[in-house]
Amino acid sequence: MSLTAEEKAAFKRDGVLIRRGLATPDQIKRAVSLIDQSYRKEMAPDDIPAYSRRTFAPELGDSDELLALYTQNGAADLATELLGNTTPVTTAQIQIRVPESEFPGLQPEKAMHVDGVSCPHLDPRELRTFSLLVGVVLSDISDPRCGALHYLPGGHLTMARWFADEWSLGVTDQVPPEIDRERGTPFLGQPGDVLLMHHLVPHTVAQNSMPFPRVMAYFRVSHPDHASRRLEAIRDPWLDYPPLAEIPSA
Ligand SMILES: O=C(O)CCC(=O)C(=O)O
Ligand SMILES: [Fe+2]
Repeated sequence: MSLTAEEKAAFKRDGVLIRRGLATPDQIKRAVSLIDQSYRKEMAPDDIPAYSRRTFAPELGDSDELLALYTQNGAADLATELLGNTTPVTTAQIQIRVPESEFPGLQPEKAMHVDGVSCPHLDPRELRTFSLLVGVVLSDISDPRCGALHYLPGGHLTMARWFADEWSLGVTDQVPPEIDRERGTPFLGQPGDVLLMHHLVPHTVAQNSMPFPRVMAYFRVSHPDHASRRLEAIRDPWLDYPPLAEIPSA
């Protein structure tokens, strides 16, 4: 289960690590069934824009079935191997890309961003950062047109340099122009696949042009010292990752 030297070196280079089939079929079934019910019964089309900014099915965020996707299958152990120590994760975020054909215009493409910095809907001076994003695939994402997450491998290093050298608190640009122009690599997968992504890796999602919802559960994991040194941590990409300090990049 533990990370190989190659995986650690690749994570330093790309900011991303993918473990296929980490969540068990039973865990996926329980989570998907709850999310499905909520999507069908609780969600009004008017909710979609706000849910897309925060979470779908907010009533499920702290449920055992959702949290198990992170705590009960080794994902939390991998996060701890990368960060050395972590604060407990108490909520899941559910992100659904709804079929554009069914809900036209309600879910535009998201601009390239890193979470929690210069959010368009928040005070630009407020940082809501963390150390590591863990994403669990809950629907078939074999076609990038279904609203797959697109990420920029290696972008964590560019972002850290930009935050250190050019950006300052209160700036409303989410990323530098050369990153804004990028399309990124689609994260494709099957239910149970898990993505571990450095918090500074820029990413985007497009509209879902397939006829079924694209469903991901996300967990935001922090090194225990992150909250007291957010600015330093976005300028030094390895501050929150003591076990990786001495690992050479691949
Ligand atoms: O829908 C996704 O996969 C990710 C959305 C996103 O980037 C976010 O909510 O910050
Ligand atoms: Fe994001």
